[in-house]
Amino acid sequence: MRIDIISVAPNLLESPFNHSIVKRAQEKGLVEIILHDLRTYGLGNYKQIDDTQFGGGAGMVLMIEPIATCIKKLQSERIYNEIIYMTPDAKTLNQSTANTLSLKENILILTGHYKGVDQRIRDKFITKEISIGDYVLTGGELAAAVLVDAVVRLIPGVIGDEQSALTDSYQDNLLSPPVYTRPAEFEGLKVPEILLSGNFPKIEDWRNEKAYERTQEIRPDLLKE
Ligand code: 6GU
Repeated sequence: MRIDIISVAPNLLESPFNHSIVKRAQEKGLVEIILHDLRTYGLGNYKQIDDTQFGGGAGMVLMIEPIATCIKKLQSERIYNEIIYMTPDAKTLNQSTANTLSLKENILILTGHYKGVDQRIRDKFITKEISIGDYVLTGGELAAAVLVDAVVRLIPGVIGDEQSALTDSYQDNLLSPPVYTRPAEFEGLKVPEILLSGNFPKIEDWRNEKAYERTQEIRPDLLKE
């Protein structure tokens, strides 16, 4: 998979992609992540990328030309399965979206800043808009890092233990059951007996039950989906 990201602050994205699992995925050749600095495509000597909004109002808007130039250049090199705009005024990212995206070949992500991008960019180029939750960040970069992390770990071969990605919280709209490791007792706090029993079908039942209980208590909305 190839992921291109257009950003006004590409530096913000370097660290999240240069550590741990996402880094290893790149080293193994399972994903290629390429950052594009929007400023490079800015207009004039000052490399202008934003301007005040028509109709008045506070905040700058990212202009159409630099973004269009960058997207068109990338599109001339390959076909993108999705061109995603990260914005708080969109549907919230969930596991199902991450699963779907993990099967794509080429994804282009545009991250907004300030008041966002000229609406015509969204109308003309964007195929999918994604928010990561009901709060506002200063820019879409951290949101893009979240999206890429959620997607990359699902690419086959990225996580050693394939089973692990499948039994995650949310994979079937259930939160994860509690987990324990040694010691079996700490200051009187005991690990549930069943987990020490070696009876794996029973353990599986127990985990499902706990996952359901936890979901019912914390995120009952997931059970209605
Ligand atoms: Cl994608 N961008 C920004 N700026 N804020 C957000 C977001 C995205 N998702 C949640 N809040």
